[in-house]
Amino acid sequence: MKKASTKAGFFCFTGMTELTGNATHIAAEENKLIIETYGAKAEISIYGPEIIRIRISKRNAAPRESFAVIREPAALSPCHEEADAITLETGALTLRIDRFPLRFSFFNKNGQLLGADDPRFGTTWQGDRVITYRKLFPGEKFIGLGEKTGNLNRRGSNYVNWNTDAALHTPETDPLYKTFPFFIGIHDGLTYGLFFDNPHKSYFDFGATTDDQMSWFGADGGEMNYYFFGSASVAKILEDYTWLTGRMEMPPLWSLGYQQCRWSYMSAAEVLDVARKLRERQIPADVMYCDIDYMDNYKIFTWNKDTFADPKAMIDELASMGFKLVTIVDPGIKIEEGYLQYDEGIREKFFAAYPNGEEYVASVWPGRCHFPDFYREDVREWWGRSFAALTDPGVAGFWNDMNEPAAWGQNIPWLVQFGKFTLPEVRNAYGLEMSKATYLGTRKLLGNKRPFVLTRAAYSGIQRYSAVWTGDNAATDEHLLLGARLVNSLGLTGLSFIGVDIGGFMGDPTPGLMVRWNSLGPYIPMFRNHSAIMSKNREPWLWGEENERIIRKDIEQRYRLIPYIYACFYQSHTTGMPLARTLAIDHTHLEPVYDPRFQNQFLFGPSLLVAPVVSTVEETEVYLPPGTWYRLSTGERFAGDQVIMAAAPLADLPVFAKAGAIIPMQRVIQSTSFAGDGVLELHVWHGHEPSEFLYYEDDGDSYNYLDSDYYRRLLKFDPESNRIILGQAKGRFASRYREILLLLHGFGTHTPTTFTVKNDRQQILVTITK
Ligand code: MIG
Repeated sequence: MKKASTKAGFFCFTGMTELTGNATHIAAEENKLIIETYGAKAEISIYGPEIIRIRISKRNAAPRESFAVIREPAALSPCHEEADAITLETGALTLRIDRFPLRFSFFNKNGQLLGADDPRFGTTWQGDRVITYRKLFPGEKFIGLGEKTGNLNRRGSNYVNWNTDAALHTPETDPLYKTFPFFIGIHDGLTYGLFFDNPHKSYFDFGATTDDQMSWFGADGGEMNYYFFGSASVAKILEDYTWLTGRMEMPPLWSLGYQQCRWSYMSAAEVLDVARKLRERQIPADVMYCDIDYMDNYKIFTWNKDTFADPKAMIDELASMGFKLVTIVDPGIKIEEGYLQYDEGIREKFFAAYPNGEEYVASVWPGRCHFPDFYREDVREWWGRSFAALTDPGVAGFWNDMNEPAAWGQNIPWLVQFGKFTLPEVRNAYGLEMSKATYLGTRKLLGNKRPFVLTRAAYSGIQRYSAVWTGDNAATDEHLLLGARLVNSLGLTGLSFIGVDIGGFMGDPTPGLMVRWNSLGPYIPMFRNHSAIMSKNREPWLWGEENERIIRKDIEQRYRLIPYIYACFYQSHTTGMPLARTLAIDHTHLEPVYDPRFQNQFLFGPSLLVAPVVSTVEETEVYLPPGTWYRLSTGERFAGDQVIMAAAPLADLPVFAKAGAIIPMQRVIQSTSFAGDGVLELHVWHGHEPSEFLYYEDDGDSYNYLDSDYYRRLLKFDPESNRIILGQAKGRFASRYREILLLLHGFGTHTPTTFTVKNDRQQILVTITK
């Protein structure tokens, strides 16, 4: 189709606001539909039947490379031209493009309107600011945007994306450290997603203005560039979004264990002492951390020669106890001649600079610093190679901090150049580009081993390279609840491996809060205890004997669940489904899910419902979605679709297994690197609907799984035949479990509750006789 419109368009001026105006010319070029208005140009492309991209720029602006998107558009769908509109059918969606003026509306196959421009305004510019005004549906809910404070349902709130070192943030602060300009709209039993791929400072208003007809989003600069997702469920929208922006790799198994951190363990002796105490006290743990004080004067890629005189010896000793070491890196490179990274960076011009070529300088921990220009591939490669100073002695994980980027109290001047850009255009992607450099570099250095990368700042797509944590929270009950919401919301943006500082980073928790937060720990995808300098140490034995016992039991619960957790991460790897799932994923259209009393609840994997509770109460209301639920600790059965009052003593966080749940567990081990007893426990909770779970296992630390070196089998429960079916194992990997112990819950008093079967690769049918 190549047709010029005859109707004259005009550029609308309304005061200082430029509206997009009428479509004057429409043509299909390769896989794009190009629409011109007087002052702007729109390009429509199709990425899949349920993914449509709209890009509107001021005329002739060159397209930007995306930091997030890893896919190319498909062929353009058939267009149908009417007098005032063009429609484009993808098979699953219909995009209606009104021409006078230019407006976009998205419909599903049944002709239901999913989302549309506000018919009055559509896309507009005010100077360089670009905003799209959208129709707000009565009762429309919004979820997403990742690391944002506030309610699960973001209706009535507005947000800014501008990656910030939010050191003293509260449960209201915005912005925090990360940018994910992706949200999901919910109305009339329908769902849609919208990803605004623009790294400039951006704004989202979910009906927060008094005008109740519009929601809007936009940015300080760049183009209107969004992907509309029209799938009929949140889960499928997440699958589509992570198809577009990538999915996580399998994490190293050890990183799923308990992680002990502190700002800072000040010497090798202290690191080893804490590790030894964990073993002596039989508190399972896999990871020790070194925060900034391991370095020589905070110079990245160095070790303090006095306090960490022999890093290899320390790491070997840790390894002999079953521990891995993670060390922190910041972007700021100290200005000091004779310091390798400084000399190389200056020589090669690897640092961000002013337009006159002078390197930008700011103060951080090392004093005056320069900042690597991670937007350049040669800089990323150099940064990646530099990790040899850490990988040579045996560091296994790399913690990227301060990469908003942070500098003491300073706004980075806007004219500082990063790659082909200036700061305001790409600040939000600095953490992503640093993490990418860290990941690619350490992956190369570690050969076939999986690096563990952790980052504070991020942009969409970060899941391809790194785990994240939510930064400097505080030791309060409000932060415990906020942390659950942040994790759940980050799960709606393609991330799964997410942590919060257990116990709270700033301030001192009461013993009760420390215990409560640790009881949530098993159900936080990354389980890390961390705390700030000057605050009380947080190691599990510092809270009294009885509390230590409870914390140990909670950490043991984490280790028991690792087979389940690992298999759930496989799901994140293959479909983008997060490990911690807000109830809004499975129960999108049920009102109580968004009730502030229940909005912190989540499903951990497909079948465990977790209700976070503050430390100051001993019982709590829990919303159980439809179905039947079993309290994990007592086996008590509850009908769903109701609110129950659940006992919540500090020693027993309310956690419920869904009827039909199939949960693989193992016996407690002190580290994932220790051989267990070879028994896989398979817990099944009776239900009246057929259920299944995809079991997955691999060597836990190499990339061989990408070449079928895994052990995967579909586990099913069929209530009609009362059978448990362990499907035939796929892949080359031999399971670490010799036998499977079936443990049946809720199957009635007369049935035996356990069976043992040999874990070979053949299909196994177990019929449960009454
Ligand atoms: O200016 O490295 O969020 O986890 O312990 C503070 C010291 C710098 C901030 C991180 C925190 C870390 C701390 N860092």
